[in-house]
Amino acid sequence: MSLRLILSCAMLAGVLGPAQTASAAQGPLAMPAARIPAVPAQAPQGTAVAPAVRAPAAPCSAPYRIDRTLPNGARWQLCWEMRTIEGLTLNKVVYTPKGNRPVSVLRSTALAQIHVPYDSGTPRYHDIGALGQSAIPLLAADCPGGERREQSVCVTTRPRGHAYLKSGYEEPSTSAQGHDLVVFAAFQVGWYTYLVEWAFSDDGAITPRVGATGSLAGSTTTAGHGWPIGVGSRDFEESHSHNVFWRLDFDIQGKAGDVVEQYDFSGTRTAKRKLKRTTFTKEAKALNRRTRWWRVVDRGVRNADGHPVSWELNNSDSSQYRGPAGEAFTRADVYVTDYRSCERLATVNPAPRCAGSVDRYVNGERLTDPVLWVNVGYHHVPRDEDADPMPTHWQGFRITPRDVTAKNPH
Ligand SMILES: [Cu+2]
Repeated sequence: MSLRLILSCAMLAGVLGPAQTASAAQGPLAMPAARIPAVPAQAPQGTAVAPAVRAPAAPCSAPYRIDRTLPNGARWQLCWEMRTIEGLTLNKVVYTPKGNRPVSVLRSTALAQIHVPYDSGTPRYHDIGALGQSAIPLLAADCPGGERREQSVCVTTRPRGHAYLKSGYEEPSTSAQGHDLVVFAAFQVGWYTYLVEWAFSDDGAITPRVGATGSLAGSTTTAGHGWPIGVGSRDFEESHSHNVFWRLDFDIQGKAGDVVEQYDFSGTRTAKRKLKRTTFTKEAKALNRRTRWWRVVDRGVRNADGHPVSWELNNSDSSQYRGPAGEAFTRADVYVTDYRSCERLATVNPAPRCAGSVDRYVNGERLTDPVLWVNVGYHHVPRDEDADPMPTHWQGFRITPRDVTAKNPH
């Protein structure tokens, strides 16, 4: 065991206290960490193109305020907080495309669960319940080119490759390099270290993702449920899924007028393809399809072409884990619910007067202020390279602007 893990154990034990550490112990190799066993558990008016509005008063104090103008002129403003239950939480996210007016995007977003069922059937962890208490103090090297806030949050800027490259016929080619504002924190949960990151791109895209690193849990199983790790074929490290849930409370220029639409394109083995739009008027569970995507649109907010401003959600990189009957929350890839403050986690929800899991938040209510829950699975089959430290494996999704500006605002 590395020194760092011993320190992490001590740190977590200190934070959680003896009662919780004792109940969380999962066997000789499990750490007394924050893992939870499986139990059924107004923005300013105006638009991106409207007459000038005064910049809103700063909604949070300096250490928690992020205001970054990227090299192409795009600006992101948001607030962060370290919540005890959800960990890193981002609030009041506002995007200003170069040369345009600010438009608010998200009222709040955070992780809503990391469900980790092992392939033999047990254990089945719910890793989020007290994530904020597991935040790891970051070293300067952990936050390259950036600034650390309150020790555990990194705010930095990162290149993202070509924003565009266009060859000219009679003129020289033009190209530009893009950048992301990146906000992240790291959390120690059992043997795993989770990197929880949001990238805000200079083209208006938002990429939430989770990286799992640290160490494998060390749980061994039979050949049918794992992969041989170490010399020979004696120890089979158990395969498992990381089913990560995010909660996204969209508020495009305030909560009024936000509508969720699902897009499909019919026409398999035919020359034609046809667009089909489904508007969700009530709370809904949705499944991934190859060409399916969703958007949150506010018809009261228009770009200079008169098109309603929206953000598009793509969730095409999920392994789509489907668990047994007792885990109905794994049976959909996107949930759309009406805002309710006590609906915070996708499973093991801590509020007693609220349902316990996201599948039960969907109960036929009319959508007036939609909240999206995105479920992205990754099936982790261990390999020799995972020992030790385990290379980061990433999973996430992307939200891209659709008709926020009338053309590329570069
Ligand atoms: Cu894993």
